[in-house]
Amino acid sequence: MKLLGGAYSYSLIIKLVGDTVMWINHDSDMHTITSGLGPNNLNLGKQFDSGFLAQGQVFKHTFKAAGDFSYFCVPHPTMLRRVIVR
Ligand SMILES: [Cu+2]
Repeated sequence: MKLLGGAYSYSLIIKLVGDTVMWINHDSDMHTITSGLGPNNLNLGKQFDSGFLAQGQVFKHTFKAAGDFSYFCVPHPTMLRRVIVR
């Protein structure tokens, strides 16, 4: 998945257990791929957290269990998206 112009390219990703999702930051701003619903969510980053990605940096996460995984960008929490794993 790409990050373009400060927004994630896809609002929803659907994958199978064992699949890997790859995010690439194509934006000049720093972004993160952080699991959870936002900065005040207790589950922040528990499932996965890319840390800050500069332009051109890649983050990959393999989903080993089925579920509904929300993620957001720490400096831009309105960038809130989901991965559904079946
Ligand atoms: Cu961001």
